Amino acid sequence: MKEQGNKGYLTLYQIIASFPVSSGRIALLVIDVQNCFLPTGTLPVTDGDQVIPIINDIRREYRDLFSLVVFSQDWHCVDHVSFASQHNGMKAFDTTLLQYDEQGNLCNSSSQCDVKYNITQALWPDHCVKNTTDAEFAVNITKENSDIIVRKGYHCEIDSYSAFFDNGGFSQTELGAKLKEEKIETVIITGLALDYCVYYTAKDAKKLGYNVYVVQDATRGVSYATSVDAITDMDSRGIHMVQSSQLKAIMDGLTSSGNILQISGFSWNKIVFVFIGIYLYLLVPL
Ligand code: VGL
Ligand code: ZN
Repeated sequence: MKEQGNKGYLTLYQIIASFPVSSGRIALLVIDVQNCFLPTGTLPVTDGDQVIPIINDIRREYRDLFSLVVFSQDWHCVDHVSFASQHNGMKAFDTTLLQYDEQGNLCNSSSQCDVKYNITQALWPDHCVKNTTDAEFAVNITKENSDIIVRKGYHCEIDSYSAFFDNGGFSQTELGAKLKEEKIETVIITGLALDYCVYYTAKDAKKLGYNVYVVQDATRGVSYATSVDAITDMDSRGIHMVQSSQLKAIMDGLTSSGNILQISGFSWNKIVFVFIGIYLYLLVPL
């Protein structure tokens, strides 16, 4: 009888061990690694080019673990509302207030408008204008045919830092649907810039319920102060701020089957697996 008990215990362990206890499928998001944000671009991010080899290494090392690789691309009209050149008396890096009506149309002084939303807009140098070399992806970032490209910021009258939604939340890109379709649960975020598009993409991913990692050494910020604030805020929201050197252990944890101790984060799959394990343990004659 005692022997049978041991056998039963082993069987329970084996049942649980055979379930894929993981945080599901993983997507790598490469945010705005475009000429415009490199040191020679129109909105240069200091050392922005240094993320390229790091992102390429991540990609090579964990190739089989990414179900999806997504490249976002800042893609602006030549007279985009975020450009300081479009605002009289303003210069790059000033901020201004933009007003929108209920439908997300920009209110301008020349016509009557029911203001519903006030959005603070940082003003930038003209950058990433669509169909220019400046807006192209950095030449040495590794890209493959199966990669998804998500363009953002193409509405002339609203900016879009996040790769999911524009800054007013009026419209969304195809990223959300794509991640859903591919049953992604975890997103690993890299790219430019840490304090704007990486930050806003990570926040939206977290709000949408994804398990979110930002690989800090695979990002660079526009400014030091805003980067520090962004990191503090992401941290407080439960976004994992990690280094690329930690990814091996993280990926092992996310993709291993069986080590129940490696459960991190909530997932209905895990709860269901554990209950099935307990159910089988109690009901299957041993
Ligand atoms: C970005 C400022 C303006 C970014 C895009 O990719 O972080 N920053 N447009
Ligand atoms: Zn932009």
